[in-house]
Amino acid sequence: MTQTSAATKTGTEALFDNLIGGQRRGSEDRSLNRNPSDPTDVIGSFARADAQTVEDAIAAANAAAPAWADFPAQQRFAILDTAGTLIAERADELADLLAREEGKQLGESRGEVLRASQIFKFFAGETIRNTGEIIDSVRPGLTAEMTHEPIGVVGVITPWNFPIAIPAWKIAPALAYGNTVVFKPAELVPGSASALVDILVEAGLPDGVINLVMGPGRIVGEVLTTSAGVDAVTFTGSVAVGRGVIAAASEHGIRVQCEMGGKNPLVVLGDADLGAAADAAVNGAFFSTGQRCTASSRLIVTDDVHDEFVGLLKERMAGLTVGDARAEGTDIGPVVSEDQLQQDLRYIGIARDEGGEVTGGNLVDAATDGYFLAPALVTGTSAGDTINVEEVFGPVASVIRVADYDEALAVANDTAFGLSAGIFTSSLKYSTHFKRYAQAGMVMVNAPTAGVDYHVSFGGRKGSSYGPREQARAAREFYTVHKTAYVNAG
Ligand code: UN1
Repeated sequence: MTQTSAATKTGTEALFDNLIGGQRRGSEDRSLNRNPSDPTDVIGSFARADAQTVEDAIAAANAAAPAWADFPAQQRFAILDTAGTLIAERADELADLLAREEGKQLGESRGEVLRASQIFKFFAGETIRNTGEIIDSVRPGLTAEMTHEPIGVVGVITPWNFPIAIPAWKIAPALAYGNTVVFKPAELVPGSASALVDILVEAGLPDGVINLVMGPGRIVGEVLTTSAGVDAVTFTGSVAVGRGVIAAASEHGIRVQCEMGGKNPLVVLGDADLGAAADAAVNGAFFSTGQRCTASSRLIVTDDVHDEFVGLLKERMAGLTVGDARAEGTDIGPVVSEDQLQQDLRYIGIARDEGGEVTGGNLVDAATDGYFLAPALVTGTSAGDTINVEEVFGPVASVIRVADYDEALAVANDTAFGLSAGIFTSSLKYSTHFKRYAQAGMVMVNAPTAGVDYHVSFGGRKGSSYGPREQARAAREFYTVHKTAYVNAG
């Protein structure tokens, strides 16, 4: 056991084991996962994989790859569609586990689970919509056929903040386009990962098509990004880890896709519906405890409405209830872990030291020792302050006062990240200009920076993302290889 800090309330923890070629595999080396709303509540223990276990998972995925690549499309469709159905049928149970394990407010957890169901349904459809192109060659008698084939074995490395939806949006397209998977979830959320894998097995995936290997992240990640048996690796997580994934995978000729966070601006102009803007800011900055790479962490507000907007924000913040993720009436659940809480508090301290004025950001008293942090708003900040440069990944947002739209746009783009950027305005001129010139993969007009659809492409620019986009038909670019066939029918 590696986590023994808090007392243990229950002796009935679940056992989450790895899955290799259809066989569950335990380990002497186990780690506990706990409820961040009440760390004395142990959910279970998970088997930590060693390098050999990861190699075995990769071998199993390779063994299963040829048959899965040739699996009849209708049957592949049926398995993914059934997985989507099972996820929806068990939405309450899965949402409860997610909320207990990760601390996401129960209603949001349920939304995430349903999103995962929809993702599987969407990609079930992709199995039978994977069209190619055919064109006459410029040489008489020849035609050229362009098709998409499976790339092979995909390593899927996912974060803790969307324990069901992010694995779904990587695993579903990987499987739909005919690949086999080795899945490494974040160590804080082994229960959600295991539940998802169990459903895929129950839906009828053949042995070895999905394999599960749980932390330690460094060992599993290192094998997945360097093994000759892995063809592609997809990662969502921090910039620091993502850069390592890109370097290792590139060096070993493994196709790589990374999604690494944001410092997303939400611009509010004087002609905006300020009430709607404040609602979107609260949603984008603080819902899911601010633990979203799409979070609205920089609120860029023009001088003419700055004070009124900040007043509306504070009013709304005062009405938010922070508490147990599964309790009735909770708006904001706990921070995911003690480490993350310390990181959030450290950034709040830095913001204060650099001259920001902090509203909220205090620890919240509760019946349990959960990691409860009141949402924090830092006003009076400048674009270059640490709080506006580094991703916090918690319920912390800052306000930057600007003179006008031009300055707002310049500040919005003055970041190493480029995932999502939002603007609130009633002006067609400014919204159209912002849509074109915001340096972000996704632009939101009069809508929160967070919260994305499953059937449209997702991804960022600059330091936020690397490689092709995720979700929707766009996902095919990463999960397949192009084949061009020249055919002379004779
Ligand atoms: C959303 O905003 O709905 O890790 C999804 C994240 C993103 C997903 C955001 N990859 O927060």
